[in-house]
Amino acid sequence: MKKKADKSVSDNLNAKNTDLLNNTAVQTGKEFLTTNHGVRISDDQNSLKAGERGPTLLEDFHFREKMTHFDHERIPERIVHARGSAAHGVFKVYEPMAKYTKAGFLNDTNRETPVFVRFSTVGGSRGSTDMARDVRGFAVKFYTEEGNFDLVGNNMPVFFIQDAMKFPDFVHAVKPEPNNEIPQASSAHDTFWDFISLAPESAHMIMWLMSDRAIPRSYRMMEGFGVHTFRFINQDGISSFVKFHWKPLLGMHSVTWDEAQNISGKDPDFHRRDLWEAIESGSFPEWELGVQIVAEADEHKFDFDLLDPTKLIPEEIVPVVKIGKMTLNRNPDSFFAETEQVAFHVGHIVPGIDFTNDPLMQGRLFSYTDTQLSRLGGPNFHEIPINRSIAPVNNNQRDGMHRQTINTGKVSYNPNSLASGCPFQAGKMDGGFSSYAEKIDAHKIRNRSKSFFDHFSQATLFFNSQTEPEKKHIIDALKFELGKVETIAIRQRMLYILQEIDPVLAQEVAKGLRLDIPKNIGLVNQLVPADIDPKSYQPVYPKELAITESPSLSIIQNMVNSLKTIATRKVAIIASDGANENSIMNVKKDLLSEGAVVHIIAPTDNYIIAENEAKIMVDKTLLTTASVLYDAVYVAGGAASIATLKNDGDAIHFLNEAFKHCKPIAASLDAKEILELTYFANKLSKDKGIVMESDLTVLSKQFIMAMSQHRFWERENYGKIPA
Ligand code: HDE
Repeated sequence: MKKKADKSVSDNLNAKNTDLLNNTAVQTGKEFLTTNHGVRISDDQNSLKAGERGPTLLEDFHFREKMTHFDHERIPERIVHARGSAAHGVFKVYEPMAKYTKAGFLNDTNRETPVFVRFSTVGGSRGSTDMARDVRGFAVKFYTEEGNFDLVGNNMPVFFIQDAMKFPDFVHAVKPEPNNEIPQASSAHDTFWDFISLAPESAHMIMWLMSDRAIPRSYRMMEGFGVHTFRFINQDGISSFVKFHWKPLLGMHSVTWDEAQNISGKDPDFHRRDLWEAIESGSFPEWELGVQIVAEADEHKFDFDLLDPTKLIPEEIVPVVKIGKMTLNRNPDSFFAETEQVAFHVGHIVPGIDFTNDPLMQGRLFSYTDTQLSRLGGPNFHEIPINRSIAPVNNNQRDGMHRQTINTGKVSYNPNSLASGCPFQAGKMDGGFSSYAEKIDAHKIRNRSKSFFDHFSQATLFFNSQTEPEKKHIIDALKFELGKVETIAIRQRMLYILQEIDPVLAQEVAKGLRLDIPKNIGLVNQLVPADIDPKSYQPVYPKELAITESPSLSIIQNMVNSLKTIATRKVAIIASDGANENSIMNVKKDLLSEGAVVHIIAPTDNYIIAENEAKIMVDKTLLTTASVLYDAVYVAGGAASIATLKNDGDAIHFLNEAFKHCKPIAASLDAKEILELTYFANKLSKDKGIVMESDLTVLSKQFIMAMSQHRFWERENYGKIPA
């Protein structure tokens, strides 16, 4: 990971203020205000009036132009994934992948392919919180030399539904209810669970949505998945099936649900800010691109159908091979021009990659262009700078709303002789795209394959693969979500579905809801056609390879193998006037050298005066920030500072909350008195996540070790913790 010099928030602010004071920004030669047509404006403060106290004149072209433009500043937000943030970066492949694909960007190890990546939530509006319990979009546009390839994925490897026909229904159900537009960015309401309880194909995805994967700590710390099975096509036209994965180099982390809800109030831009600040400070987020490749001949060797988007291929059966790395290294200059106007499309593929018949993917191939027509106002959205291919674009498409290209000549058709036949169709040797010639000989039907009807095995696999704290989080999430559902029959139907996934899971949720699990729910079963036995799909995959647990599905089990780094984790150092300077600065230095981000937080702003009279700059106050915005907290020593903090309810609350959310807490030994005022005072010597030391070098070492473990989930068993 590349690093610029570490800068605190106060350093950044000071630099900006100096720039403004020196007035450097306006010495650029672009200082005159003009209309959109280049006329210099002499007065931008007043509209043109008939006399000092008279009415505004229609003639005021400057006013009308300015106001008309303003009136049209918003474009329709995305119908789903409206809330998002993006960044530029590069992708480089490790080894040529020629055996499987002829895609240029996956073969040339010297090529740095530019990318633009947009992360998003799904359900909320453009201004909604980043911390909703939701799927995260993970859309990557590769600007390859052979044209744009968009990998429009999510941070979960499966989806709610199997057929695109159901997407409008699903989205109507999860969005705020249409009569009162409540609730914003939340699935915890009747219409969502009504639909889910009647659509058992969603069972697997619901397990993911109720898990900690749905409340990531950062976009930089989540996995990404292409979801559908794609095809790789090599130079000889041989096809292999492929699933795409993104593996974050920082490992996976999530927050607690209580924390997520708090962050939604304290900083609804939490993920957006996190991504922006990491890139600004030079801590560039990185992911490895992984692939699971399945030979064409092995298509039917699994106990599920590769075309079913509610199924994943367990990594323990087909390993994920890491084939390249993506680094995000530049923030956009304009949120609107880039993040808002970027148009992704599953159908943007390049030679070497192709589609499968996954019925969800097939439907997406229609939807993404269609939606841009109204969102971006016409068929020329590919000309918007962020959407332009770096490969030359030549065709006979012309005109339309917002056309920017000025085509020359009179020929806009093919075949032609007047332009010497240009532009020509590209043959195979010229890199022309040709679709994989899959053999299809079938009846036209409206139905699903029998192989799509086992809705529960992988939901069970997911639940079984979680550690105890993660299982508890899923149970709690279901109790929360269903607890918000007002219609009792919906809650009951869900209990019935949960029972199919795991009886203990269903019982625990039922206990929380104080409901009995119903024995039989007619409506659900009607969705599985009477002549279909869900268990009838006979895989040819060797039985001994069938698995009941897949550790790669658990965030905690993944951590065991991931990098033990604290790079970019945010640490709060709490101190006040009279603090011991070494106790702040030595620990800060040690944390910074591990790549952590450190904020000094005090009861008052700007600076504190240490016990040796040194002036120490403050980044945030106990009023302007909160423990939920940090990964760990350290209380500095110094008698006067300790005396002040002991009487500061916000400081004690900060610690209580950090403890409740299972975060590492450290204190200089003399600051123990403050920790003794918290409700976890009786845990100080027993809790593995609490470090108290007088030797600051030892303290830093132990604190860094504790932080590398992320959270101390055993605290959740201590009973209800106030905060
Ligand atoms: Fe999307 N989806 N989707 N989706 N999707 C959109 O396209 C759609 C699906 C995903 O940052 C829309 O430009 C249908 C799966 C992402 O701009 C729309 C179906 C996956 C983004 C659309 C799906 C995704 C979108 C809304 C079922 C994961 C945000 C605005 C057949 C593999 C991209 C837009 C960005 C956005 C349709 C299902 C991922 C309406 C019809 C499965 C990451 O076209």
